[in-house]
Amino acid sequence: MFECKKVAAVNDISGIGRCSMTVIIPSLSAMGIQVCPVPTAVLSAHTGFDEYVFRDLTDYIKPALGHYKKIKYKFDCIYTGFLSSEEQVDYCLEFFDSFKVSLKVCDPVMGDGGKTYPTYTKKMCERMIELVRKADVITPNLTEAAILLGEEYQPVAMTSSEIKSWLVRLSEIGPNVVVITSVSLAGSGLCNVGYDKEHSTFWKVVCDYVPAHYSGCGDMFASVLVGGLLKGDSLPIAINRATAFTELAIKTTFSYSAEPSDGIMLESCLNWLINTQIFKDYETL
Ligand code: PXL
Repeated sequence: MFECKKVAAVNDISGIGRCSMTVIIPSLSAMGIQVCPVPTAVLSAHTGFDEYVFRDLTDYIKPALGHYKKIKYKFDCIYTGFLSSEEQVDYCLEFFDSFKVSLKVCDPVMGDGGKTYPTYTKKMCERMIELVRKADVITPNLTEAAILLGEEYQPVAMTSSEIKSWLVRLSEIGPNVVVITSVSLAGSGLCNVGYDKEHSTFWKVVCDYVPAHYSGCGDMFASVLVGGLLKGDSLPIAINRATAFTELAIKTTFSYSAEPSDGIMLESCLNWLINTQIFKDYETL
């Protein structure tokens, strides 16, 4: 019998603004992967809005995890993202520990553009490193990578050797695969870069700069990367696929002059994920 891969997605659900679960579920579903949502919080809108209703679901996660353990459910991947309390770090660790054969992916969602998101406390950011330590794959943006390394976020182009050293240092915390998004690289421009510790390989996929910022891009990138890896893509091809789709969705959104806080217009692009053969468009870093 055909069984599709199953991903436990530990992330929030935001009613408006297309991010987290409302991006993860359609993206992975389009790739033929089942998403099992483990909501960390329910929000009326993402935290980029001036106002939002926020319901923390910390007390839901532990019994939900208990249920999945009791019935010995098999997840192919545990993929963590936006957390809404410090305690949720403990439950994510317990998820990682309980499903030993699953691919453990941590998108260490904490901030963007040099700033942390308003619901993230200093302590939550400090504790994120515990999840990174146990993950197989991490997908920070440049802001999150800086927080994890205790570095200053600087909105200036980095050299290849600087970003390679960040990738290696992050992998030394634990994960075998590190992908950093939204890196401005001297001589290349905007790119997503990756490192595979086991094979000592560095990769980069260059993307076009679009002068707008939409919520949910990081969630979209990480979801498609996870989907690609679960379907057998090599790391550079998964980065290539995730970059190409995110770039397509960003350019589509920009072309409609859409309101940035409404997030990325993925509905009109999802067929690309279902049908497209990816061009092998990566380079070594
Ligand atoms: O895309 C990251 C994210 C996820 N969830 C919520 C957010 C954000 C970024 O703003 O506010 C609730």
